[in-house]
Amino acid sequence: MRTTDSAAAADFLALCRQLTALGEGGPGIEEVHASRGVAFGDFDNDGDLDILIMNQNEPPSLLRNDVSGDYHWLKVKLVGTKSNRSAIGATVVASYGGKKQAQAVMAQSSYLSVSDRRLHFGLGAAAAADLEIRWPNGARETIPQVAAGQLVTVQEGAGVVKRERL
Ligand SMILES: [Ca+2]
Ligand SMILES: [Ca+2]
Repeated sequence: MRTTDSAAAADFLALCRQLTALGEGGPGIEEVHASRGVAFGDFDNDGDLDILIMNQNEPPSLLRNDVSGDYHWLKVKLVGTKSNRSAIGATVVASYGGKKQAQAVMAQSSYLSVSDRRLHFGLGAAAAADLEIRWPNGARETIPQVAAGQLVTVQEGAGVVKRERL
């Protein structure tokens, strides 16, 4: 993968080499392509993020995440009712273990790419998170102590309407 940000590329390559040295990188992570876009998402629904890279004049590269570990994650899917149904423009702030992490639902993420609209929060050792949702129309909603290891669907104004173990 090539990027126009040389510092970010150097960091990414260093991470790739560390993963390869640990036997966790796989052969695809160090392949060189002329790439234009990237999308992040859990294509195989196993709870971790995978990466799809759009290459120039070549098929895309799918980097499947097979790293295992004991850390927790939480996925959040938003469904707008008063706001747009895809909840594009909404932000979710997850608070856990004294930390905060914010993510937004976006219509696109990179050149000719769109990431999974199910927001993915890595929670580390925390087994639950408090969620604050800021809907595109300005409304706010809080959902305390959402357990890790699941995909929750939150409908605007109705809270969690579905819980799925992946
Ligand atoms: Ca995955
Ligand atoms: Ca995986």
